[in-house]
Amino acid sequence: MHDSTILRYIAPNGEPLTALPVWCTQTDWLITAYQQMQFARLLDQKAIALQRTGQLGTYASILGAEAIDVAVGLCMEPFDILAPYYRNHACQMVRGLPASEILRYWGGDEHGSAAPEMHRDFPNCIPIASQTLHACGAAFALRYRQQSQIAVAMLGDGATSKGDFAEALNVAGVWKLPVVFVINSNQWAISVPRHQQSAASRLSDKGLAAAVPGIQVDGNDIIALRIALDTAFTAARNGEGPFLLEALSYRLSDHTTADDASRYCPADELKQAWQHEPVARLRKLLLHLNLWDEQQEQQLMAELQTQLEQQVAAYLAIQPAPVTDMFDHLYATLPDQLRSQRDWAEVNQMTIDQQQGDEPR
Ligand SMILES: Cc1ncc(C[n+]2csc(CCOP(=O)(O)OP(=O)(O)O)c2C)c(N)n1
Ligand SMILES: [Mg+2]
Repeated sequence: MHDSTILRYIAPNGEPLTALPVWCTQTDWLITAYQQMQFARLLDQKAIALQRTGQLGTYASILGAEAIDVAVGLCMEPFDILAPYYRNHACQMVRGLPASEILRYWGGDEHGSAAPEMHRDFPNCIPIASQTLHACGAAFALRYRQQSQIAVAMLGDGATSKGDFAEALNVAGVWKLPVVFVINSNQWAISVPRHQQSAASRLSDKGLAAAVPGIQVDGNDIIALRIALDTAFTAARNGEGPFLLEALSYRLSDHTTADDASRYCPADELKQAWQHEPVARLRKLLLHLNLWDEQQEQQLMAELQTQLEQQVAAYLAIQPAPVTDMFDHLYATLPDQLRSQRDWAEVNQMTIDQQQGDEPR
């Protein structure tokens, strides 16, 4: 993390490493980013608590990646197209998706992936790296229709090993598509560490063979992220083609609530990573720049807590979907063998609900 070719503006202790862009002090962009990052962290803690008490399904924490998501969300235009993977709730919230819908999705209800606030964004992609190809398709359509928007695909470091990603880079390069790929390079793919994932020292170099320019950015540094994203998004919007951004971070959580990272993640490495985490770093910078004080901090946290409680209440008030929904929304015309299963499920709905009892919603 101390390579001088990595774009970085803020030291881990919050001090600027170089002259900062004027927008840092002359706009409230940094404070907006800080509020969004803090909200993402609060939601994260709450989601895990809900899961642990049987009120949410398996959940993928965003701890440590707040700056990446918030920067992408704030730098995108509303009608650009986001192709997210399963760890992008903070980005989705910045783009207008209510936290209640995010909880709804992780509660097992796919309607949370189809909220009107998502505009043209794709639902969360679970099959690793396939969203990078979806983004290329969307980018092609945007250009074909002569629309000025861009597509943004988010992915993990592990996802860069997939064939889909190589194919996406290739087609994006050949067709000079208005698409930007953002890697959350969090050093883990479940229990596979980064050094076993790829022998490439920089995943941002993976675009070289496809003529897709790339850059490594400190993913815990919101200023570096904005500068890199602004450059990439502007180029894509101006017809200069795709870009690959590798944001270096560290997954400070388990992979999901179904995982126990203490079984494979070295404790000293995790402890070290906490020294670099993005939320505290931005708070220290804001204090250093005299843009923030303790009273504002307390007021913000109280306001965000209230907002979160409202969102959680809205989620908990959503009626669980009937078990027949999984058949009704899968096919236009249900195949015969599934029709009999659907009929059985409908008759036995009560029994199924009782059996599920305290199961996650
Ligand atoms: C095509 C496919 N293969 C395997 C999986 C199982 N799987 C789920 S998450 C994951 C690791 C992904 O790691 P990374 O891309 O680094 O993202 P991170 O979870 O670290 O953010 C794998 C292999 C999957 N979802 N899809
Ligand atoms: Mg990863």
